[in-house]
Amino acid sequence: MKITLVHGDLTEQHADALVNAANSSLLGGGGVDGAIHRKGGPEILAECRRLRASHYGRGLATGHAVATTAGRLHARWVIHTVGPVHSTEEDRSPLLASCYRESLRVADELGARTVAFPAISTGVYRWPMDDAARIAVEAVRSTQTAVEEVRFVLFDERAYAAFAEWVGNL
Ligand code: AR6
Repeated sequence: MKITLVHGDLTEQHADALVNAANSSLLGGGGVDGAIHRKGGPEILAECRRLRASHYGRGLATGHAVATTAGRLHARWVIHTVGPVHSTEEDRSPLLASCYRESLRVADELGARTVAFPAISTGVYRWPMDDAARIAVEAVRSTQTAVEEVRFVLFDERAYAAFAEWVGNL
């Protein structure tokens, strides 16, 4: 599996699956989540509502992942995962690593070969970028998967630089 880095907008990417930094409700929010639902159209939310009405009555737990259609995005699927809110009192890094591993597990179930990720938890959930980049790259590198390309799509220079450093160092 190769890791690639892109400076840009996740919702403009062409890939088999795009990963959404969602919240447990699966019903939308700000950041990447808001952009995915805006550009992807109402089909994604409709499928999220069906998931809530069936297997995910209590929502999606932190560190887990589930797929829906990608609506009008240039992808076949959106894989929704819920990152942890950063805490200075508790080490939640296993949950952040789990988001990447579980997303790749779901991608394997779907047969996705190219998967684009945002920097999960580094926005509204306040995870420090450098640490989040290390966890993301380590998690992806240590996961057995049939996915051929993992693309990290970084919204700004700082995020790109942090990921580039860890991709080079690990
Ligand atoms: N493409 C790529 N990266 C983006 C984009 C984009 N279009 N938009 C923002 N980012 P966030 P979280 C970057 O807040 O921290 C939502 O309300 C952003 O700069 O989207 O996991 C959900 O509903 C940051 O580096 O996700 C949840 O409630 C990174 O993506 C909550 O936010 C993640 O920022 C999840 O918070």
